[in-house]
Amino acid sequence: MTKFLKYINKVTAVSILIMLVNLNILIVYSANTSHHEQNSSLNSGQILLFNEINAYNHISSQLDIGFRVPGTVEHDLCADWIRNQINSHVDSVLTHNFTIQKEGQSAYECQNILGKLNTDKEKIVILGAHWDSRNVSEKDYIDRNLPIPGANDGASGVAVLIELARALSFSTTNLTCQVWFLFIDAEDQGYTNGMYGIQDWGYVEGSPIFVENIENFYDPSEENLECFILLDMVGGTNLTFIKESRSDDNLHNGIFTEGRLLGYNESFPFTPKIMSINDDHIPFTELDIPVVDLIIDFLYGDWTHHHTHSDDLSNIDPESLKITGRTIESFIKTYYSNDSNQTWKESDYGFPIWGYSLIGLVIVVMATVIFLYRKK
Ligand code: 1BN
Ligand code: ZN
Repeated sequence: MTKFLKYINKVTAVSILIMLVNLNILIVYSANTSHHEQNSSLNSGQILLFNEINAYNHISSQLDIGFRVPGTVEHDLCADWIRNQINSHVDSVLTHNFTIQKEGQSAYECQNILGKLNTDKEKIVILGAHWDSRNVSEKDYIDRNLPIPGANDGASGVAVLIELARALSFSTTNLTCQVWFLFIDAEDQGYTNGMYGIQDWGYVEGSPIFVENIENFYDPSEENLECFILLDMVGGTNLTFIKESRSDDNLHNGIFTEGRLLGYNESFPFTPKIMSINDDHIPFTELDIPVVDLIIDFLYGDWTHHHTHSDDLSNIDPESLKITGRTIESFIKTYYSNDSNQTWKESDYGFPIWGYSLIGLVIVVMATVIFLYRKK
Protein backbone atom coordinates (compact mmCIF):
# COMPACT_ATOMS: atom_id res chain seq x y z
CA MET A 1 0.00 0.00 0.00
CA THR A 2 2.76 2.50 0.99
CA LYS A 3 4.60 1.53 -2.23
CA PHE A 4 1.42 2.33 -4.17
CA LEU A 5 1.07 5.69 -2.38
CA LYS A 6 4.72 6.54 -3.14
CA TYR A 7 4.09 5.64 -6.79
CA ILE A 8 1.00 7.89 -6.87
CA ASN A 9 3.07 10.67 -5.25
CA LYS A 10 5.71 10.35 -7.95
CA VAL A 11 3.13 10.40 -10.74
CA THR A 12 1.49 13.50 -9.21
CA ALA A 13 4.83 15.30 -8.90
CA VAL A 14 5.79 14.54 -12.50
CA SER A 15 2.32 15.64 -13.68
CA ILE A 16 2.68 18.91 -11.73
CA LEU A 17 6.08 19.46 -13.34
CA ILE A 18 4.69 18.87 -16.82
CA MET A 19 1.78 21.22 -16.05
CA LEU A 20 4.20 23.91 -14.86
CA VAL A 21 6.29 23.61 -18.02
CA ASN A 22 3.09 23.86 -20.10
CA LEU A 23 1.98 26.86 -18.05
CA ASN A 24 5.33 28.52 -18.71
CA ILE A 25 4.95 27.95 -22.46
CA LEU A 26 1.38 29.29 -22.28
CA ILE A 27 2.44 32.43 -20.37
CA VAL A 28 5.21 33.20 -22.86
CA TYR A 29 2.86 32.53 -25.78
CA SER A 30 0.07 34.73 -24.40
CA ALA A 31 2.58 37.48 -23.60
CA ASN A 32 3.55 37.37 -27.26
CA THR A 33 -0.05 37.57 -28.44
CA SER A 34 -1.15 40.32 -26.08
CA HIS A 35 1.88 42.28 -27.26
CA HIS A 36 0.33 42.12 -30.71
CA GLU A 37 -3.09 43.22 -29.51
CA GLN A 38 -1.68 46.04 -27.40
CA ASN A 39 -0.68 47.87 -30.56
CA SER A 40 -3.52 46.91 -32.86
CA SER A 41 -4.83 50.48 -32.95
CA LEU A 42 -1.74 51.52 -34.90
CA ASN A 43 -1.77 51.79 -38.64
CA SER A 44 -5.56 51.56 -39.04
CA GLY A 45 -7.00 52.70 -42.34
CA GLN A 46 -3.70 53.49 -44.03
CA ILE A 47 -3.61 53.39 -47.79
CA LEU A 48 -0.15 52.23 -48.77
CA LEU A 49 1.10 53.14 -52.22
CA PHE A 50 4.54 51.49 -52.29
CA ASN A 51 4.83 49.32 -55.38
CA GLU A 52 7.41 46.54 -55.33
CA ILE A 53 7.54 46.16 -59.12
CA ASN A 54 8.65 49.79 -59.45
CA ALA A 55 11.31 49.09 -56.82
CA TYR A 56 12.43 45.90 -58.56
CA ASN A 57 12.78 47.81 -61.84
CA HIS A 58 14.91 50.43 -60.04
CA ILE A 59 17.32 47.65 -59.04
CA SER A 60 17.41 46.38 -62.59
CA SER A 61 18.17 49.91 -63.90
CA GLN A 62 21.10 50.31 -61.53
CA LEU A 63 22.57 46.97 -62.61
CA ASP A 64 22.11 48.03 -66.24
CA ILE A 65 24.21 51.14 -65.56
CA GLY A 66 27.03 48.86 -64.39
CA PHE A 67 29.23 48.62 -61.30
CA ARG A 68 28.82 51.74 -59.13
CA VAL A 69 32.42 51.85 -57.95
CA PRO A 70 33.91 55.26 -57.01
CA GLY A 71 36.31 56.51 -59.67
CA THR A 72 34.42 54.94 -62.59
CA VAL A 73 32.19 56.47 -65.29
CA GLU A 74 29.36 54.13 -64.23
CA HIS A 75 29.54 55.56 -60.71
CA ASP A 76 28.93 59.09 -61.98
CA LEU A 77 26.22 57.90 -64.40
CA CYS A 78 24.42 56.27 -61.49
CA ALA A 79 24.60 59.49 -59.45
CA ASP A 80 22.92 61.32 -62.36
CA TRP A 81 20.32 58.56 -62.61
CA ILE A 82 19.49 58.83 -58.86
CA ARG A 83 19.13 62.63 -59.11
CA ASN A 84 16.82 62.21 -62.11
CA GLN A 85 14.67 59.58 -60.41
CA ILE A 86 14.26 61.39 -57.10
CA ASN A 87 13.80 64.82 -58.65
CA SER A 88 10.22 64.23 -59.79
CA HIS A 89 9.05 63.23 -56.29
CA VAL A 90 10.70 65.70 -53.88
CA ASP A 91 10.91 69.46 -53.25
CA SER A 92 14.66 69.74 -53.76
CA VAL A 93 17.72 67.67 -54.60
CA LEU A 94 21.14 68.57 -53.18
CA THR A 95 24.53 67.07 -53.96
CA HIS A 96 27.24 66.79 -51.33
CA ASN A 97 30.56 66.45 -53.17
CA PHE A 98 33.60 65.19 -51.28
CA THR A 99 36.99 63.71 -52.04
CA ILE A 100 38.55 60.64 -50.49
CA GLN A 101 42.31 60.41 -50.69
CA LYS A 102 44.29 57.98 -48.55
CA GLU A 103 47.99 58.57 -47.97
CA GLY A 104 50.04 57.67 -51.06
CA GLN A 105 46.89 56.81 -53.06
CA SER A 106 44.97 58.67 -55.76
CA ALA A 107 42.00 60.92 -55.04
CA TYR A 108 38.43 59.76 -55.63
CA GLU A 109 35.53 62.14 -56.24
CA CYS A 110 32.45 60.98 -54.35
CA GLN A 111 28.96 62.35 -53.75
CA ASN A 112 26.12 61.96 -51.28
CA ILE A 113 22.76 62.86 -52.79
CA LEU A 114 19.92 64.31 -50.70
CA GLY A 115 16.28 64.54 -51.77
CA LYS A 116 14.03 66.57 -49.43
CA LEU A 117 10.27 66.09 -49.22
CA ASN A 118 7.82 68.39 -47.38
CA THR A 119 10.45 71.00 -46.52
CA ASP A 120 8.07 73.38 -44.72
CA LYS A 121 7.85 71.05 -41.70
CA GLU A 122 10.04 71.29 -38.60
CA LYS A 123 10.73 67.61 -37.88
CA ILE A 124 13.04 65.70 -40.20
CA VAL A 125 12.98 61.92 -40.64
CA ILE A 126 16.06 60.77 -42.56
CA LEU A 127 15.89 57.59 -44.66
CA GLY A 128 19.31 56.46 -45.91
CA ALA A 129 20.86 53.83 -48.17
CA HIS A 130 24.31 53.47 -49.71
CA TRP A 131 24.44 53.65 -53.49
CA ASP A 132 28.03 52.60 -54.23
CA SER A 133 28.71 48.94 -54.99
CA ARG A 134 31.73 46.89 -53.97
CA ASN A 135 34.74 46.76 -56.25
CA VAL A 136 35.76 43.18 -55.31
CA SER A 137 33.97 39.91 -54.57
CA GLU A 138 36.27 38.60 -51.86
CA LYS A 139 33.74 36.07 -50.54
CA ASP A 140 33.36 34.32 -53.92
CA TYR A 141 35.39 31.32 -55.14
CA ILE A 142 36.14 32.85 -58.54
CA ASP A 143 37.16 36.22 -59.96
CA ARG A 144 37.58 37.77 -56.54
CA ASN A 145 39.21 40.83 -58.08
CA LEU A 146 36.09 41.68 -60.07
CA PRO A 147 33.22 43.87 -58.72
CA ILE A 148 29.88 42.54 -57.46
CA PRO A 149 26.54 43.46 -59.10
CA GLY A 150 25.32 44.72 -55.70
CA ALA A 151 21.65 44.04 -56.45
CA ASN A 152 20.93 43.62 -52.75
CA ASP A 153 24.03 45.25 -51.25
CA GLY A 154 23.50 48.80 -52.54
CA ALA A 155 20.83 48.81 -55.24
CA SER A 156 17.96 47.44 -53.09
CA GLY A 157 18.14 50.27 -50.53
CA VAL A 158 18.34 52.89 -53.28
CA ALA A 159 15.38 51.32 -55.10
CA VAL A 160 13.18 51.28 -51.98
CA LEU A 161 14.09 54.90 -51.19
CA ILE A 162 13.13 56.11 -54.68
CA GLU A 163 9.81 54.23 -54.60
CA LEU A 164 9.13 55.49 -51.06
CA ALA A 165 9.68 59.05 -52.28
CA ARG A 166 7.01 58.46 -54.94
CA ALA A 167 4.63 56.78 -52.48
CA LEU A 168 4.97 59.48 -49.80
CA SER A 169 4.82 62.38 -52.26
CA PHE A 170 1.02 61.90 -52.50
CA SER A 171 0.58 62.44 -48.75
CA THR A 172 2.54 65.60 -48.07
CA THR A 173 -0.49 67.64 -46.99
CA ASN A 174 -1.18 65.08 -44.27
CA LEU A 175 2.45 64.49 -43.19
CA THR A 176 3.78 66.32 -40.13
CA CYS A 177 7.45 65.84 -40.97
CA GLN A 178 9.97 66.34 -43.70
CA VAL A 179 11.34 63.15 -45.16
CA TRP A 180 14.92 63.19 -46.38
CA PHE A 181 16.07 60.56 -48.85
CA LEU A 182 19.83 60.30 -48.42
CA PHE A 183 21.84 58.31 -50.97
CA ILE A 184 25.21 57.65 -49.37
CA ASP A 185 28.43 57.09 -51.30
CA ALA A 186 31.60 55.19 -50.35
CA GLU A 187 30.13 52.70 -47.89
CA ASP A 188 31.28 49.39 -49.31
CA GLN A 189 34.98 49.54 -50.18
CA GLY A 190 36.54 48.48 -46.87
CA TYR A 191 38.72 45.52 -45.91
CA THR A 192 37.38 41.93 -45.59
CA ASN A 193 39.00 38.50 -46.15
CA GLY A 194 42.36 40.07 -47.02
CA MET A 195 40.96 42.40 -49.68
CA TYR A 196 40.11 46.10 -49.90
CA GLY A 197 37.38 47.35 -52.23
CA ILE A 198 39.64 50.36 -52.82
CA GLN A 199 43.16 50.32 -51.35
CA ASP A 200 43.30 51.55 -47.74
CA TRP A 201 39.63 52.56 -47.61
CA GLY A 202 37.42 51.71 -44.65
CA TYR A 203 33.77 50.78 -44.78
CA VAL A 204 31.43 53.74 -44.15
CA GLU A 205 33.51 56.61 -45.58
CA GLY A 206 30.74 58.85 -46.99
CA SER A 207 28.27 59.18 -44.11
CA PRO A 208 30.73 60.61 -41.51
CA ILE A 209 31.61 63.44 -43.93
CA PHE A 210 27.90 64.15 -44.46
CA VAL A 211 27.31 64.22 -40.69
CA GLU A 212 30.32 66.55 -40.23
CA ASN A 213 28.77 68.94 -42.74
CA ILE A 214 25.10 68.47 -41.92
CA GLU A 215 24.66 72.09 -40.84
CA ASN A 216 25.07 73.03 -44.51
CA PHE A 217 21.90 71.10 -45.24
CA TYR A 218 19.41 72.40 -42.66
CA ASP A 219 18.78 75.20 -40.19
CA PRO A 220 18.99 73.84 -36.61
CA SER A 221 17.26 76.97 -35.25
CA GLU A 222 14.10 76.11 -37.23
CA GLU A 223 14.36 72.40 -37.99
CA ASN A 224 14.82 69.28 -35.86
CA LEU A 225 16.36 65.97 -36.80
CA GLU A 226 13.97 63.24 -35.56
CA CYS A 227 15.71 59.99 -36.44
CA PHE A 228 17.79 58.17 -39.02
CA ILE A 229 16.64 54.90 -40.61
CA LEU A 230 19.14 53.01 -42.75
CA LEU A 231 18.01 50.45 -45.32
CA ASP A 232 20.81 48.06 -46.30
CA MET A 233 20.33 44.71 -48.09
CA VAL A 234 16.53 44.85 -47.92
CA GLY A 235 15.64 43.04 -51.16
CA GLY A 236 17.06 39.52 -50.82
CA THR A 237 15.13 36.27 -50.69
CA ASN A 238 14.03 35.01 -47.21
CA LEU A 239 14.07 38.49 -45.69
CA THR A 240 14.68 38.32 -41.92
CA PHE A 241 15.81 41.51 -40.23
CA ILE A 242 18.17 41.47 -37.25
CA LYS A 243 18.42 43.84 -34.30
CA GLU A 244 21.58 45.85 -34.86
CA SER A 245 22.93 46.39 -31.37
CA ARG A 246 23.62 50.12 -31.59
CA SER A 247 20.18 50.84 -33.04
CA ASP A 248 17.71 52.66 -30.80
CA ASP A 249 15.36 50.24 -28.97
CA ASN A 250 12.20 52.32 -29.32
CA LEU A 251 12.76 53.12 -33.00
CA HIS A 252 13.59 49.48 -33.69
CA ASN A 253 10.44 48.33 -31.82
CA GLY A 254 8.28 50.90 -33.59
CA ILE A 255 9.39 49.69 -37.02
CA PHE A 256 9.25 45.97 -36.15
CA THR A 257 5.77 46.36 -34.62
CA GLU A 258 4.58 48.17 -37.75
CA GLY A 259 5.95 45.35 -39.92
CA ARG A 260 4.22 42.69 -37.85
CA LEU A 261 0.93 44.63 -37.93
CA LEU A 262 1.11 44.38 -41.71
CA GLY A 263 1.52 40.62 -41.29
CA TYR A 264 5.25 40.40 -41.95
CA ASN A 265 6.02 38.28 -38.90
CA GLU A 266 8.88 36.29 -40.44
CA SER A 267 10.74 39.39 -41.59
CA PHE A 268 10.28 41.23 -38.28
CA PRO A 269 10.64 38.45 -35.68
CA PHE A 270 9.83 38.96 -31.99
CA THR A 271 13.25 37.68 -31.05
CA PRO A 272 15.59 38.83 -33.83
CA LYS A 273 19.27 37.97 -33.92
CA ILE A 274 21.28 40.69 -32.23
CA MET A 275 24.42 41.69 -34.15
CA SER A 276 26.79 44.62 -34.15
CA ILE A 277 27.35 45.95 -37.68
CA ASN A 278 29.51 48.81 -38.79
CA ASP A 279 27.23 50.66 -41.18
CA ASP A 280 26.12 54.16 -42.22
CA HIS A 281 23.85 54.61 -39.17
CA ILE A 282 26.83 54.81 -36.77
CA PRO A 283 28.02 58.35 -37.71
CA PHE A 284 24.45 59.64 -37.16
CA THR A 285 24.62 58.64 -33.47
CA GLU A 286 27.04 61.61 -33.16
CA LEU A 287 24.03 63.87 -33.73
CA ASP A 288 22.30 62.41 -30.64
CA ILE A 289 19.33 61.20 -32.61
CA PRO A 290 17.81 57.69 -32.57
CA VAL A 291 19.13 55.54 -35.42
CA VAL A 292 18.23 52.14 -36.84
CA ASP A 293 20.03 49.85 -39.26
CA LEU A 294 17.40 47.75 -41.04
CA ILE A 295 19.63 44.93 -42.26
CA ILE A 296 19.81 41.14 -42.49
CA ASP A 297 22.39 38.74 -41.07
CA PHE A 298 24.62 38.80 -44.15
CA LEU A 299 27.43 36.98 -42.32
CA TYR A 300 25.76 33.70 -41.18
CA GLY A 301 22.11 34.00 -42.34
CA ASP A 302 20.05 32.40 -45.11
CA TRP A 303 20.97 34.96 -47.77
CA THR A 304 24.47 33.75 -48.72
CA HIS A 305 25.41 36.07 -51.59
CA HIS A 306 27.08 38.90 -49.70
CA HIS A 307 30.15 40.20 -51.59
CA THR A 308 29.88 37.51 -54.26
CA HIS A 309 28.97 37.63 -57.96
CA SER A 310 25.60 36.08 -57.15
CA ASP A 311 24.41 39.27 -55.44
CA ASP A 312 22.35 39.74 -58.60
CA LEU A 313 18.70 40.01 -59.71
CA SER A 314 18.14 36.25 -59.39
CA ASN A 315 18.55 36.53 -55.62
CA ILE A 316 16.20 39.49 -55.22
CA ASP A 317 12.59 38.90 -54.17
CA PRO A 318 10.07 41.67 -54.96
CA GLU A 319 8.12 40.53 -51.87
CA SER A 320 11.08 41.61 -49.70
CA LEU A 321 11.04 45.05 -51.32
CA LYS A 322 7.31 45.25 -50.63
CA ILE A 323 7.77 44.21 -46.98
CA THR A 324 10.44 46.84 -46.41
CA GLY A 325 8.81 49.64 -48.40
CA ARG A 326 5.30 49.21 -46.98
CA THR A 327 6.57 48.90 -43.43
CA ILE A 328 8.51 52.17 -43.65
CA GLU A 329 5.65 53.93 -45.47
CA SER A 330 3.21 52.71 -42.81
CA PHE A 331 5.59 53.67 -39.98
CA ILE A 332 5.84 57.25 -41.28
CA LYS A 333 2.10 57.56 -41.92
CA THR A 334 1.27 56.11 -38.49
CA TYR A 335 3.49 58.41 -36.46
CA TYR A 336 3.75 61.53 -38.64
CA SER A 337 0.19 62.26 -39.84
CA ASN A 338 -2.03 65.20 -38.87
CA ASP A 339 -4.60 62.91 -37.27
CA SER A 340 -2.03 60.89 -35.29
CA ASN A 341 -1.21 61.41 -31.62
CA GLN A 342 1.03 58.38 -31.32
CA THR A 343 4.75 58.26 -30.70
CA TRP A 344 7.26 55.48 -31.14
CA LYS A 345 9.55 57.20 -28.64
CA GLU A 346 7.96 55.77 -25.50
CA SER A 347 6.83 52.43 -26.79
CA ASP A 348 5.57 50.48 -23.77
CA TYR A 349 6.41 46.90 -24.38
CA GLY A 350 5.32 45.90 -20.85
CA PHE A 351 7.05 43.16 -18.98
CA PRO A 352 9.74 41.61 -21.22
CA ILE A 353 9.17 38.15 -22.70
CA TRP A 354 12.36 36.80 -21.13
CA GLY A 355 11.00 37.92 -17.75
CA TYR A 356 7.95 35.64 -18.07
CA SER A 357 10.20 32.83 -19.19
CA LEU A 358 12.54 33.35 -16.23
CA ILE A 359 9.67 33.32 -13.71
CA GLY A 360 8.38 30.08 -15.24
CA LEU A 361 11.82 28.54 -15.10
CA VAL A 362 12.27 29.51 -11.43
CA ILE A 363 8.89 27.90 -10.60
CA VAL A 364 9.88 24.68 -12.41
CA VAL A 365 13.30 24.56 -10.67
CA MET A 366 11.75 25.21 -7.24
CA ALA A 367 9.12 22.50 -7.80
CA THR A 368 11.85 20.05 -8.81
CA VAL A 369 13.92 20.87 -5.70
CA ILE A 370 10.87 20.43 -3.41
CA PHE A 371 10.02 17.15 -5.13
CA LEU A 372 13.57 15.78 -4.72
CA TYR A 373 13.75 16.99 -1.10
CA ARG A 374 10.44 15.30 -0.23
CA LYS A 375 11.54 12.10 -1.98
CA LYS A 376 14.55 11.93 0.39
C1 1BN B 1 27.58 46.09 -44.62
C2 1BN B 1 27.02 45.84 -45.83
N1 1BN B 1 28.85 46.40 -44.83
C3 1BN B 1 29.09 46.36 -46.13
N2 1BN B 1 27.97 46.01 -46.75
C4 1BN B 1 29.84 46.71 -43.84
C5 1BN B 1 30.47 45.46 -43.35
C6 1BN B 1 31.13 44.57 -44.20
C7 1BN B 1 30.40 45.18 -42.00
C8 1BN B 1 31.71 43.41 -43.69
C9 1BN B 1 30.97 44.02 -41.50
C10 1BN B 1 31.65 43.14 -42.35
ZN1 ZN C 1 28.50 45.38 -48.68
